Amino acid sequence: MPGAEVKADLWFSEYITPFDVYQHGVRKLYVAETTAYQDLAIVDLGTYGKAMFLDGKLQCAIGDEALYHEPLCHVPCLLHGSPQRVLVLGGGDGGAARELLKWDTVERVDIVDIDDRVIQTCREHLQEIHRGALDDRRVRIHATDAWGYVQSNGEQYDIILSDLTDPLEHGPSLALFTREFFLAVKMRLRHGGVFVTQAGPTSLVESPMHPRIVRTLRAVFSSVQAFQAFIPSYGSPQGFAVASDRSLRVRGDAVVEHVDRLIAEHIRGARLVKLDGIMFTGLFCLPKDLREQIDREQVIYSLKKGGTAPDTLIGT
Ligand code: TER
Repeated sequence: MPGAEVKADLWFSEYITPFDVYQHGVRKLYVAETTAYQDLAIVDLGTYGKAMFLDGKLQCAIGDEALYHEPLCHVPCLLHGSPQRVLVLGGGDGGAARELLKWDTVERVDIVDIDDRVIQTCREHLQEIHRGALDDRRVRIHATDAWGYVQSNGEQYDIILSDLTDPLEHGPSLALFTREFFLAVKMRLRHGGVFVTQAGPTSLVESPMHPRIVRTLRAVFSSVQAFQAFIPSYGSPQGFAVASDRSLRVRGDAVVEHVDRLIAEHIRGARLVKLDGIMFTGLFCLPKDLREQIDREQVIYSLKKGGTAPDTLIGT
């Protein structure tokens, strides 16, 4: 009926905190299954289009995923300048690979995602996100666990990118945000290589996760810079962090010009929707209280001695 208002009558409830729920209105349910590792759902959200949820948490929606994948992928590549080999941890939806392949310097992207069902389901249902990247000749997919891959594989990378689920304390991915894991990652970086990770929500009323991840990185790398982006479908600002043993310069007019020049030189055939030199430097302008909280934070994530279960250690 022309002019009729369409409203959702099916809702996907996502707990942002134990006391706050984001009700996502659903137009269509494509997939809802429990894989060997997690609950997987692909739905069409009325506002943001097709989206993937893992264990009830929104991972990406086609309406605003560029706000997540562009910073996650291009910030480390721009800081490196000429990335050739990239390792993606997680990222089974292919959105990160799609962005990385825009670089004319990138020769190879290894995706390590433990859950083959996520990869296959996204390949089939989220074409709008991977846009063929999962089947690109430069991409190799390894359906295995990131710990094992990073420890046993001798490859060296220019960029290692962690596109994992949130490291909920006592949750399954926390081990991949520990000092021990970051040390193992550092061993796989080439000289001048850059590590980037999604680093939890930056809303301080939600969780201390972001300051703790940044402090854990600072225990391993000599240069660490935190940044954030607002991805509306997430309901909270999203934190990220880049880390390297090269000095990471992220502010100032010279950086704006440098970033615009690199984009013009290396991302010629493909378009970036959100990121340019101005946005790049803006990502690193964190609010004062968040910067202070990071500086004050004393907890770093570490494994219990001799174990594989994550625990927290006070101080470094
Ligand atoms: N390639 C996309 C995978 C994204 N993984 C990281 C998800 C970040 N957390 C999002 C939480 C949403 C909370 N509402």
